[in-house]
Amino acid sequence: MTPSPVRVYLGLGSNLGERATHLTGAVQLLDASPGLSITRASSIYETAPWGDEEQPAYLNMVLEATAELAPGELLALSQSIENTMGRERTRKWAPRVIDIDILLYGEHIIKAAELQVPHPHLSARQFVLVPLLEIAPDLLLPDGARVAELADPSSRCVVWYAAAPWPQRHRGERA
Ligand code: A4P
Ligand code: MG
Repeated sequence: MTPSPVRVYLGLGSNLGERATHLTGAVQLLDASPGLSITRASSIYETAPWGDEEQPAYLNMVLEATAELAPGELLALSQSIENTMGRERTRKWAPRVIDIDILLYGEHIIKAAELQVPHPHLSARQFVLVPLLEIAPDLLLPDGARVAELADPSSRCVVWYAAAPWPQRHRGERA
């Protein structure tokens, strides 16, 4: 049975190689996947590494999408695209060509070993909150916190940004 459409938010990050090419490639692969339609994409932000600071700067962005996939199916899809794009898993928070995190799955709270939603540390990561603020300024997290109150657009974490290299658009509004 196909799940009812759910609004989801995905966080993308890359800090190895042609970082912007990896992000845009992931956007295309996600949007081309059955059961997933991207509805909004943030700009791309260059951000200082969080957690393990001895690694190259990241490019980060956030996507809004409509998913007709169960949470486990969305995780499997994200991981298969990471693998297709050459992601190597060495250690936690290691540099990576592409990371696709499930930030939010509707208003669901999931606490399984292999999937935690909202994504852990979401509320503390300006490299996620600032792009999220750009595409969903009124968004409430499942605990009631407002993204607009958590995000700090002047955060020193965000050191550069460029407009997304594709038109902002919504499904159903295409010419
Ligand atoms: N997993 C659990 N919940 C989720 C979720 N909501 N979305 C599990 C995706 N995966 C989830 O992830 C490890 C396991 O987390 C997966 O097998 C999945 O079952 P991983 O991608 O293999 O490893 P990881 O990314 O190194 O670990 P983790 O804990 O996901 O790290 P994060 O949270 O992704 O952080 N600094 C900046 N500036 N920008 C970044 O993008 N990213 C990280 C990685 C650290 N510092 C960063 C950035
Ligand atoms: Mg990850």
